[in-house]
Amino acid sequence: MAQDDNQGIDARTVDAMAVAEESGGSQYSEPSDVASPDRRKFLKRTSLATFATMVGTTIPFGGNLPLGFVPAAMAQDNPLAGKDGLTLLNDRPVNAETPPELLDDAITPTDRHFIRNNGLLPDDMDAADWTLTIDGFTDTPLELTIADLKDQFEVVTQALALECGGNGRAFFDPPAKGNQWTYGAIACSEWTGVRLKDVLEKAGVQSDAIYTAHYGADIHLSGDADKRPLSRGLPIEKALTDNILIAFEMNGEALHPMNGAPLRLVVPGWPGSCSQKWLTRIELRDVVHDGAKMTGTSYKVPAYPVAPGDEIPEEDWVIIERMPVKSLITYPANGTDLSEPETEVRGHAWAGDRSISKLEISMDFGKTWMDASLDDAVNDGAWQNWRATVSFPQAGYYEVWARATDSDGIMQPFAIDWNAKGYLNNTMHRVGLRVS
Ligand SMILES: Nc1nc2c(c(=O)[nH]1)N[C@H]1C(S)=C(S)[C@@H](COP(=O)(O)O)O[C@H]1N2
Ligand SMILES: [Mo]
Repeated sequence: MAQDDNQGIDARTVDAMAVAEESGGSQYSEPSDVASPDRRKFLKRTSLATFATMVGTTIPFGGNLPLGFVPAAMAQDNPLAGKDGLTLLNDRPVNAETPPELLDDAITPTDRHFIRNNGLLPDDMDAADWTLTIDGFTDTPLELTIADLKDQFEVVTQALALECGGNGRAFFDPPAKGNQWTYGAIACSEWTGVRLKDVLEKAGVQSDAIYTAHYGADIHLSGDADKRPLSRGLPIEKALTDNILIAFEMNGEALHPMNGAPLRLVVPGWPGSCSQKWLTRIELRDVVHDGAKMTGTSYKVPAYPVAPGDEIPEEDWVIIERMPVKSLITYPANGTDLSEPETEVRGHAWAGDRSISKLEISMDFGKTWMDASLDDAVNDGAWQNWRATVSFPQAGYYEVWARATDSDGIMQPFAIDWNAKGYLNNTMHRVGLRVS
C-alpha cells in the first residue's frame, strides 16, 4: 500500500544517483533535469524529508517517487527551491533576500527566510550521522551526534532575529562592493535546539579560552577542500549568554538546506555571519579567531565616522558585535494604492542585544511623529512587532516613515553612517502610498 510506503520513507536516504549509477542507468533513465554532476553527491544523501523542506510542504505520495527522480519543482538547480518570493541577488554563492511585504508574519516562515551563503552547499547534509566536535581550550573535548544533543541537553524553542551585517548595503553612495541587500536580509524564525552555553559548559571552558571559532561543512567556491568559505567566532562572554542556540529545527521542521541543515548556530542580535551554518566544530581559542572572513576588513567597521576615500589604519577597524537599532514596515507594501483614507501600518523592530522602547511613524516626511503600539519580544532575541492606524487628510502621495528607539535611547538615523564595506545601514524605512 502506498500509505505503508510513506511510513518509513522520511527516515530513508534516497540513494537516488547512487542507484542510477549502480544500475548502469538501465533501470531508470536519468531525466535530463534531475541533476547536474555538481548536485549528484548532494542528492545521493538527500532524504525525502529534505525534499519536502525544499518544495515547502509534505509529499503525500513520496513513497512512489521513482529512485533517481527529484521533485520537478527543485530540479534544474533551482537555488530558491522551497523558498517563496525571495529575490535572488547572486547564484554562486546563493544570496537571496525577502521583500519587506513578505516579512509581515510575526514569525518568519522558513520559505521566506533569506539566504546568505559564502560558499557551496556541503555534499552531505544527513542528520543521522552528523557530528559536532567541541575542542580547543576545554577540559573534555566532546563529539556529539544530533541525537546526543537532544539527549544530553535541555531542548528549547525560541524566536530569534537574524540579520546580515550587510543588510541595506544597496543604499550606500558611493556604493560599497558586495551583495546589494536592500531591506530583506533579516528574519525571525522559531529555532529549536540546545543552548551553546550548556554545551560549552559540559566540555568545560578553560580560563585561557577567550574566543570561539566556528566551522561548517560548506565548500569553498574554489573547490579547495583546505579552504573554508567562512569561519567566524564570538568573544567567550557572548558565547556563554543564554539565547544562543545550536539549532536542529526551524519552525518545527528540519532546517532548510540553504539555512544550514542539519545543524547550525543561531546568534540573535549579532551579525548573521556569527551564526555558522552546517556546523561541525566549535573550537575554544586563547586568541581572537582568525578564520575566513574574520581578518582584514571583513565584518569590521572603522572605529570613528569616515568619509569616502579616507585612509583607515588597520588597527582602527573593529569587529562588528551587536547590530544597531532598526525597523521595517511590512504592511502596506511600498507603492500601494489605497482606496480608503485610512490604513493600518505594521512591521517589526529590533536592536541587537537591546530592546526597542519606542516605535514612531510619520506620514508628513518627518515633520510630526506618532507612537505606534509596540509589543514586547516573545522572548529575548526576537524582534518586536508594532502597528498603528494612519489617516490621510486628502487624496495624494504620502510616505510612511518608521523609526525605532532602543532601550539605551539610540534612535534610527535619517542618513547612512557611511563605511567602505557597506555594513550596518540602519536608516529608517520609508513606504510610498497613493491615496485616491
Ligand atoms: N557555514 C556557513 N555559515 C554561515 C554562512 C556561510 O557562508 N557558511 N554565512 C553567514 C552569514 S554572512 C549570514 S548573514 C547567515 C545567514 O543565514 P541564513 O542563510 O540562514 O539566512 O549565515 C551565516 N552562516
Ligand atoms: Mo551576513
